[in-house]
Amino acid sequence: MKNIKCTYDPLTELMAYYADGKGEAKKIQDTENFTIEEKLKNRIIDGDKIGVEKDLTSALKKYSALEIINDILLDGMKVVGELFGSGQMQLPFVLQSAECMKTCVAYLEPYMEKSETDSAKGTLVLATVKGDVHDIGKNLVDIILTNNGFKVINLGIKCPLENMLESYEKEKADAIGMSGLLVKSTAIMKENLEIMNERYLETPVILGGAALNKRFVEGELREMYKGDVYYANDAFDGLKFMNTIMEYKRKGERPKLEIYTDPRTAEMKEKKSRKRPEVTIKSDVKTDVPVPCPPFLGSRIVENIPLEKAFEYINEVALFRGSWNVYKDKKKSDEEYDKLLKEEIYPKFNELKLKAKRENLLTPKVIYGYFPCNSDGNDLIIYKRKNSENSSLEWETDFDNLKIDGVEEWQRFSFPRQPSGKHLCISDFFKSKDSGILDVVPFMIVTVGQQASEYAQQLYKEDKYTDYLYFHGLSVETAEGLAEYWHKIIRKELGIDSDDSADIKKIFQQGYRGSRYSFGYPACPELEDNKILFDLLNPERIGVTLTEEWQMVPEQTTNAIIVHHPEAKYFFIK
Ligand code: B1M
Repeated sequence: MKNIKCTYDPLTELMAYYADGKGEAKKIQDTENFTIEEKLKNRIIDGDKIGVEKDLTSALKKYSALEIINDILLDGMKVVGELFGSGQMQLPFVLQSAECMKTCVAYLEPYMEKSETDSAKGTLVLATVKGDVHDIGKNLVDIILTNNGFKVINLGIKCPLENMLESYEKEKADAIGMSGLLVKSTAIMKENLEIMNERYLETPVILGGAALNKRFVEGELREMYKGDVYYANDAFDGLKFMNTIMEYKRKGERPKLEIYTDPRTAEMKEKKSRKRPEVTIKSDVKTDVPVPCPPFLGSRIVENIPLEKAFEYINEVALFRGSWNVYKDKKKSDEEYDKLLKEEIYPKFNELKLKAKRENLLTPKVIYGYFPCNSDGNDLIIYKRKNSENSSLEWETDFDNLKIDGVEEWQRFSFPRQPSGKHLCISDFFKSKDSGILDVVPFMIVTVGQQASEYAQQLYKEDKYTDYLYFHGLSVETAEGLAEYWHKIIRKELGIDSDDSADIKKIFQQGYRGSRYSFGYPACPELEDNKILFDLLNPERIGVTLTEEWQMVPEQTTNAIIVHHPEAKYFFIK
């Protein structure tokens, strides 16, 4: 391979550019006097694919297609990775670079021999584990690896280990990447590695996802798994580990990986092995709060909800920072960040909202209901009408006219109690069964529909990476916005909305009476409770179903138990 010299170092230039405080989100360089190598590398860094074919054609006069990819374009992607790693380039712009890379490779492919097009740096079989519906994290890993010269066999979501192993064999792959956002998925990953141990498989494995951490993967799992296992905090970590795996494979050696020991490991192991103590001390939550009267009992379906209503309740911090990964880094001044929001992010946000509305890409639907209930220690009993056929449907009786002897136990949730501090437990916020007074509990499931997942998939398949990130983020935060909006409706219907803050930002910080707890979150961590909720509401009627690991399909769906008690706020069970 030729040693291509680039006199212009875009990384240094870009760093200098941002360091002098004038930086914008992304600056397309004036490349007129650049060499062809510099021009192409720079296009990758800038994510500037318009007219790139012209530059590629001139480069082809000097280099083979494979040389252009390996020595110029991938060099550009390396800079992108470094800029991302040092916090100087944000995810949407990284994806623009990857899109440009994809366009270049597609243009160059016809100039390559079959053996050359197959000559990836290495192959990864990638999937979200069994029962888990989370797609985006894994897809970002796919995008980054593919556009850095690796071959990725993306097996999608809810993937059983057998499929991964089969594909690993068939493709003669170099590693397996498992992704998953749920706590439950971390257990599935462990189970997968145990099965691989039993079969004497020593395949290198990379694990990633929100519920994982270095201590668990590179401590506990690394100690247990006979092959090599790595923890990837983000997509670029995935790339780094694939490079390591291939480097050792080429040398015919195995890396000497250390078992990560967190100083707290022993203590945590000890804690884990202890059974959660039976906490008998109850909280001192007030028990004399009057019970609000619900407008109906049983459940109702609401469709044709104006999309604007859900948009109104989108938490922009969660959308921009959380989903789109756009944030104010240390190098940016407040003015620069505001400029980025004003010139790039808000226009994108507004354009996408219009598009979603115009093309019916998001269709908000809600199923919600009010049910009589009582607490019984840590449990919450949900009642049904005595001798009723189907208490999921709207009841004929009013709450006012309902007597305790007219109902019988139907479902029961068991919530954990804080072992220390205030000793809180969700059931404390409801009248106890010994009080002789019926309480009321609302539940809801909201979704923006299957079309949202399908459109996101379409963008991904068309290699429109940045649009994919933006749309997926908008769709999930609209689901969350819809949940916030419907919680407001429920407070209104219960007549407890007088404490609502007029400031939407405060609403996002629970500036209202009561609380909205989602199953799987800290105060009610059991995702299995989704099953009970499904029995109560029957959300199949709005197209929402449950996976075998208790996740909801479509992905852009969320649920909650609503508590009206004024002392109910978010809390953790330590
Ligand atoms: Co919810 N959610 N959510 N949620 N949600 C989590 C996952 C949770 C951890 C929050 C929490 O408790 N703090 C929690 C799960 C906890 C648990 O397991 N018990 C949770 C829960 C409980 C739920 C619901 C069950 C709540 C409910 O309604 N009862 C519900 C389930 C939805 C369903 O069943 N369909 C739900 C709903 C939702 C929304 C719809 C509102 C929304 C969208 C969900 C979605 O994306 N599909 C949402 C969101 C936004 C989140 C958080 C806040 C963010 C998730 C996300 O999109 N991250 C999340 C908490 C968190 O992560 N901090 C949370 C961005 C994404 C790009 O990152 O997938 O991690 P990620 O991928 C990264 C890295 O992890 C890494 O690289 C990627 C790119 O850098 N990586 C790899 C990932 N895989 C890799 C593989 C590799 C290498 C690197 O191998 C090579």
